[in-house]
Amino acid sequence: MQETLKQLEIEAIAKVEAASSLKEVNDIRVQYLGKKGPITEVLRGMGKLSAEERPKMGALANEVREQIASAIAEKNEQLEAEEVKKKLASQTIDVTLPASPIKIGARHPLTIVVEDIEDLFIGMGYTVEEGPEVETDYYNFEALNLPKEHPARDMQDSFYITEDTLMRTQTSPVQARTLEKYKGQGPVKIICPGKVYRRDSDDATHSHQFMQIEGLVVDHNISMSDLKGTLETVARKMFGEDREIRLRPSFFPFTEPSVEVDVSCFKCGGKGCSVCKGTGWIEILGAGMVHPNVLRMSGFDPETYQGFAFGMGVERIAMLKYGIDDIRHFYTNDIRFTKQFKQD
Ligand code: 2NM
Repeated sequence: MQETLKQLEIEAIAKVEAASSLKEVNDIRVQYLGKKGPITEVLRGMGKLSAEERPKMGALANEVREQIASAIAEKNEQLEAEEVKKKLASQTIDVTLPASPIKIGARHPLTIVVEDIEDLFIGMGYTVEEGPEVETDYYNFEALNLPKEHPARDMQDSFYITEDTLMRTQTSPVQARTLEKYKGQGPVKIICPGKVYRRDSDDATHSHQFMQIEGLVVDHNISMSDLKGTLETVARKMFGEDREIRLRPSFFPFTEPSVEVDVSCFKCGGKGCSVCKGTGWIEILGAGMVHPNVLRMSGFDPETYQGFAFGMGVERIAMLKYGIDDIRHFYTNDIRFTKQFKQD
């Protein structure tokens, strides 16, 4: 019996050592140490032994069982460690591999133009103001010297929300609101970029929604020459250092006098070409001296304060600058379009 037990121990331990998987080890455990295994069998047969031999054999059987169990535990530990190692090796990330490219969008050309113009004015001490796109009749028209009977207030020309709210038709209501905030105390130096809305049929040069940037300066002793000097600086920064500007008389309800501003053609330098339609000049904005009524309504005394204001269409500037032939390109969200413009 002693021999059998020793033999079993040697045999089981050899099998455990040769095992190559946790399952195999478990099978060996069941085979040798399980209820139906040979050691249990030996212990069961102990009844036949003498009282003298029984404890000796019992101790030996337990020792054999422990030897096998400890060999199994050791093997399990070794196999588990190997498994973890294998898993780690298979999951190793090679950080030197090239990354897969990430597709990113592009800055919209209107954003580029607006931000460039903002930078230019911020550099001259202006602040950027914003306001609501759904505007009251008062700020959109009344405060800008457009009386009730003015044709621009026609339902046909604007998107009305209610009887006295509408989608703003210009960004000047932001300027009226800002003037009110200053409570009659200058100086005011602001630009207002934003979306505006007009009831128009869309085509290559018209859009019912477009962007404007308007500027306003109110202070003591502001004159038309301040306006001209400012716009000349802006035109040169936007279209090139050798540009000239010229002012032509015009009319806006909110300015008096009012002017239309042309810049000498950046393509032909003034000789006449297709960009300037042979005239040598390109119209880029409208401007004028703020009407006394506008100043008065927003709390400024026109006897002591004067102001100049100007407005430009961002799409028009972008189309000229980049040679874009259809305003609808700005709104069709084709990334092949937006990717064509400088992104820095
Ligand atoms: C333009 C042309 C001329 C303008 C006037 C004002 C305000 F609010 F100060 F009266 N803001 N913008 C203005 C003047 C806008 O756009 C073509």
